[in-house]
Amino acid sequence: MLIKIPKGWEIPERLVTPEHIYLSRRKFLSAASAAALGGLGSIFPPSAAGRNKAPNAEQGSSAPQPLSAVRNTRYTVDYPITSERVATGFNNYYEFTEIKNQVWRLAEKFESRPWEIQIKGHVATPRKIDVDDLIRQMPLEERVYHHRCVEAWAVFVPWIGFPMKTFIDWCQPTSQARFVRMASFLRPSQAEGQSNTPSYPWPYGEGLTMAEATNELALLVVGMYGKTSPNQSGAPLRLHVPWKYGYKSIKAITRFEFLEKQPPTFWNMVVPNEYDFWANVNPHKPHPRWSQATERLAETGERIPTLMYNGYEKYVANLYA
Ligand SMILES: Nc1nc2c(c(=O)[nH]1)N[C@H]1C(S)=C(S)[C@@H](COP(=O)(O)O)O[C@H]1N2
Ligand SMILES: [Mo]
Repeated sequence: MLIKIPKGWEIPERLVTPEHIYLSRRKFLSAASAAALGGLGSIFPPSAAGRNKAPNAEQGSSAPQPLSAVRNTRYTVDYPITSERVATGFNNYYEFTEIKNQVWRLAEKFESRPWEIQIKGHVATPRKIDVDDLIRQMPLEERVYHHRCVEAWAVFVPWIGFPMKTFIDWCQPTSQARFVRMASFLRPSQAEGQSNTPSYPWPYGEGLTMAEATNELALLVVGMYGKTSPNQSGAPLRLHVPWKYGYKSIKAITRFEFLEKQPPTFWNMVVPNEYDFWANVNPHKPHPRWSQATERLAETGERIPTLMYNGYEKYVANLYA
């Protein structure tokens, strides 16, 4: 496949226009469809089809199922847990759309099960496993984490998942492995953002050093709010690394590859000066488009100060000493 990486002058409008201006333009352009959804008064979707539920009720065989896990109280947050309706109604997921309050709707028909995970590269035995077979072998727990997007908005979510370290031990990487690369899916027929932006280097890919991937905070997420994840939140399996900007926390992972060299990553390929490989939350390091000194709670709009490593300094500062 020929991958076309946009040059500086070809960068799409949404990447060079401040988010609020771009979004208000889009809102204007899509006012008719937003009105049809009854969503003009709020950036969040109304309850799905008029029911007072989180916007995830229509996903057929991929619909969220009850899932419970004991909360790990070692990890606490300083703000209230974001409502399920906001955390599953305001999303970044470019495979579907760049319009955050429409992702849930465009992801409804995505088939996130059955789902195969591939493990390859420097491992004792490369293998493939069905995601539910994997989940049955992993110790599930609930962790409330602070999610911080580089666009300077934040949510606090009760994720359900298993430590990435447990999964990596299970993969049996060899001593040659220095990085783990994760890739998402390539399915433009079910993901209109992918078919509308063919010049992007799909599938979405991200990477971590082995030390980062085996840090106690790195969580592979399979559920939230007492259910399996809805499609818009990265079903059936996504990463959450809370000390890094959200773009590192790749959704809908299909592949883990253990490598000697640092892998290329999606947003870094598209706009290298805005999205570095490390992406550690840092209020003192300015970004070309968004000041990182403060962030906005997605639920209330309240502005709060941004903390070094998103408040997780004691767990991760040693990684970068
Ligand atoms: N596959 C994939 N994963 C992705 C993204 C994406 O567009 N595609 N967006 C990232 C960004 S920028 C953020 S902020 C988070 C958003 O996660 P949330 O929608 O659950 O809040 O997902 C990350 N993971
Ligand atoms: Mo993000």
